[in-house]
Amino acid sequence: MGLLDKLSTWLGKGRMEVTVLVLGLDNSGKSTMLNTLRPPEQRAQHLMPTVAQNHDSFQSGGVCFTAWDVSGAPRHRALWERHYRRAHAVIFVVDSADHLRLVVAREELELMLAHPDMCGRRIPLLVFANKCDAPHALAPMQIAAVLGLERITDKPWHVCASSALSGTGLADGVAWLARQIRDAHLPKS
Ligand SMILES: Nc1nc2c(ncn2[C@@H]2O[C@H](COP(=O)(O)OP(=O)(O)OP(=O)(O)O)[C@@H](O)[C@H]2O)c(=O)[nH]1
Ligand SMILES: [Mg+2]
Repeated sequence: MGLLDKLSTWLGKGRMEVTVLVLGLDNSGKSTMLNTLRPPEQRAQHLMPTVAQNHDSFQSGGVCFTAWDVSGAPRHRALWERHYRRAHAVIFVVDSADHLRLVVAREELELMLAHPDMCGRRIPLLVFANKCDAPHALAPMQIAAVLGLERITDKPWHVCASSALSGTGLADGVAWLARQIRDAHLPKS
């Protein structure tokens, strides 16, 4: 089978199923992001803070994502690690206008990356610098600097400005994730 045949099989008939963890502090916009990724007729009108965890699904670039949306409230953060082992990718959502809690977001990100079920695994990390529509929101490069993303060497990472409310930036970020996953699993010719 030639490369093009392999590619079309891979991108066409053989759709990939991927588990993505959606993490970040409470109020960062995780559930809003997943809601906006749904078809308009399936969107919830009102969202409440997540209790424990939910799952949802969306598709991009021939990849079918099952997303675990785990609450970022302090009492629920211990749940995050239960999902690490099965994750093929992580979306970390940051409220880029919540300057005071960026340091907490960094601590939680570092704890996640250092966990034995995560450390050394080459799974893609997409950071949404969310609420880019809010006054005083930091730019993605500033978020990358505050979070120390340049120190991550065991995973491909990407930071993307987003507004989960309007959908700005979501498709670009998720397309990057889909490309990373597809490229990592493309059959070698
Ligand atoms: N301005 C603005 N507000 C947003 C954006 N995304 C989410 N919000 C608001 O932020 C609040 C929290 O959003 P959620 O999606 O519930 O946050 P979460 O990260 O799921 O929070 P937990 O479930 O508690 O972990 C809601 O009032 C949203 O409307 C955004 O991009 N811009
Ligand atoms: Mg939520």
